[in-house]
Amino acid sequence: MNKTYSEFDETYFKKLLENNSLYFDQQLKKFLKQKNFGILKKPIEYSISGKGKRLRPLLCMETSKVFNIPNDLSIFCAIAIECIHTYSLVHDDLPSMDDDDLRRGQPTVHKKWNEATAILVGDALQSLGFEALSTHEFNVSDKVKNKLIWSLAINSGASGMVLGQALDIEAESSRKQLELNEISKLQEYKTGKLIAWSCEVGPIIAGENTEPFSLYASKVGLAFQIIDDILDVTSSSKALGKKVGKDIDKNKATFVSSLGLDNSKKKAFELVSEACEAISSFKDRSRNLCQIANFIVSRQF
Ligand code: GRG
Repeated sequence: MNKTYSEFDETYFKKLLENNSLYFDQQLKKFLKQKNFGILKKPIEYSISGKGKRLRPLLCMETSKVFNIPNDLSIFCAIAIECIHTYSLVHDDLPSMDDDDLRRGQPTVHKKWNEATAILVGDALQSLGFEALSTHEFNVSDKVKNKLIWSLAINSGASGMVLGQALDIEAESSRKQLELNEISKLQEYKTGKLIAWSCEVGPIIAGENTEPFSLYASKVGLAFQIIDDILDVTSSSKALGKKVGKDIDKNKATFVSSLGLDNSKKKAFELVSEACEAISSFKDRSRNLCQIANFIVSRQF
């Protein structure tokens, strides 16, 4: 693979993320504006319009660009995944789950409003995600649409992210610490499944083979989680916009507690190289995806 494409170009990536987030936020605003959410309008907009990195939308749109699929099509998938991701964050922050006061640099929904509102916002965002995919404005064939809806249901539900969350909660209440392979399995579901879906959007819309993208996603998903564990130890609440040091407080088994900081970093960098390799046959068209993988391990927020 061309070396310049596999090395992180921070300035190039920053511009890519900025442009994409700008476009995504404009389209999300337009999408939300048409809705009749009544008293739920404010808390829904508050949760999803917060300062998220918009990484999953970026993955949807960049895997689509590999196949020359325009933004005005992939945006529906980008909105869908951000709705599902935001729902998971709002529910994860609840006292019965991870119990957090701060998310995306602002008070969590149950702190700003109350628990019932946070549950309803999560429920509403989950439905809204599927609404974004099933709207007639998303102009793809019925076959493609069904596949996207079906695979998002699988990846986000009890065979996907929800299962990962259940395993995480179970592990917290167990006295036995998880082994490294169990931590990887849990994270493959909890964090990995939504990332996997985002990376398959392009080939699914194009009717192409999803395999290289699934492999890329599995590497990127794991690297993302390892860095999340590292940042929980090394970063600040101000930089991340959420509480830090939670894993140690809860005596939770993570990649850092299992491998140590240096080996965790090494593992994350190895995974990035493998991710870039997985899509290298797309040559120049894999550049942005490789830059995203590099950002994931270089990120400070
Ligand atoms: C409640 C069903 C249910 C699932 C919750 C995603 C999740 C499952 C919990 C979040 C807990 C957590 C910190 C997971 C680690 C990885 C992760 C998903 C971090 C947040 O994603 P970012 O960094 O967030 O992309 P932004 O705010 O930038 O979108």
